[in-house]
Amino acid sequence: MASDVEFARKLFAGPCEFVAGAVSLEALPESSLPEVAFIGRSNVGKSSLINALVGRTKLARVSQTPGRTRQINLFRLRDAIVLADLPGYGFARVSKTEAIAWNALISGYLVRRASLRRVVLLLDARRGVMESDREVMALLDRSAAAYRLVLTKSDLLKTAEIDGWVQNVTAEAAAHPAALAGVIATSSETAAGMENLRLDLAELAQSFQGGAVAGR
Ligand SMILES: Nc1nc2c(ncn2[C@@H]2O[C@H](COP(=O)(O)OP(=O)(O)OP(=O)(O)O)[C@@H](O)[C@H]2O)c(=O)[nH]1
Ligand SMILES: [Mg+2]
Repeated sequence: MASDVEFARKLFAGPCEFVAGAVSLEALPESSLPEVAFIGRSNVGKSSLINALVGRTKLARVSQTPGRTRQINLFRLRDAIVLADLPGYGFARVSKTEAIAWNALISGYLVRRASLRRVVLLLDARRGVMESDREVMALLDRSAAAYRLVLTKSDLLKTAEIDGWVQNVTAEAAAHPAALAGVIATSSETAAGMENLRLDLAELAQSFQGGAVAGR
């Protein structure tokens, strides 16, 4: 256990490099490293969470304006794991054409990205699972990678409220075949839950090291 914690610490404290940004699946470079995609509604805090995980402030672009991340951005941590920052969904002001483009890009990525090994689905801790999240969960249940549900912005709630949402989301996740048990409540502001999520992802990275390939 101590060595896992040490591995996670080194992995996320080490160099983190921007690999590529692309608006189409075909334009993404192929990769042999395990890839973890961060997905969720616009403004839920995907880019902020990636920055907090690697202890940077400006790696992934954060914005007050929903819909800021419009392409898939890849970041590599050592030669161990790739983090993919995806554009958000569910933003009402986006045009129908843009919503269709998001769908094509993301559903193509989720189903066909060969190196995708895990999805982290972010939910605002003040709202839990919303209808657009349910649609994405149905899509994820058909993709090859298991997904972890993570609550964001826990700093905006009281502990008892967070516990309530964790229970609520855990119950909903139980009905989804590809959802992993164990919901992690996080805050990019206070770093709550960050150690837990780093450990989870480091464990995944470790299971693929030395060419070992484990199933979900
Ligand atoms: N209080 C609080 N605010 C947060 C947290 N994480 C993100 N935010 C704020 O939420 C807003 C959106 O954050 P982003 O990280 O850009 O969200 P995103 O999911 O990447 O958004 P899109 O790329 O537009 O889909 C910003 O104003 C952040 O400062 C958090 O843990 N706590
Ligand atoms: Mg973003």
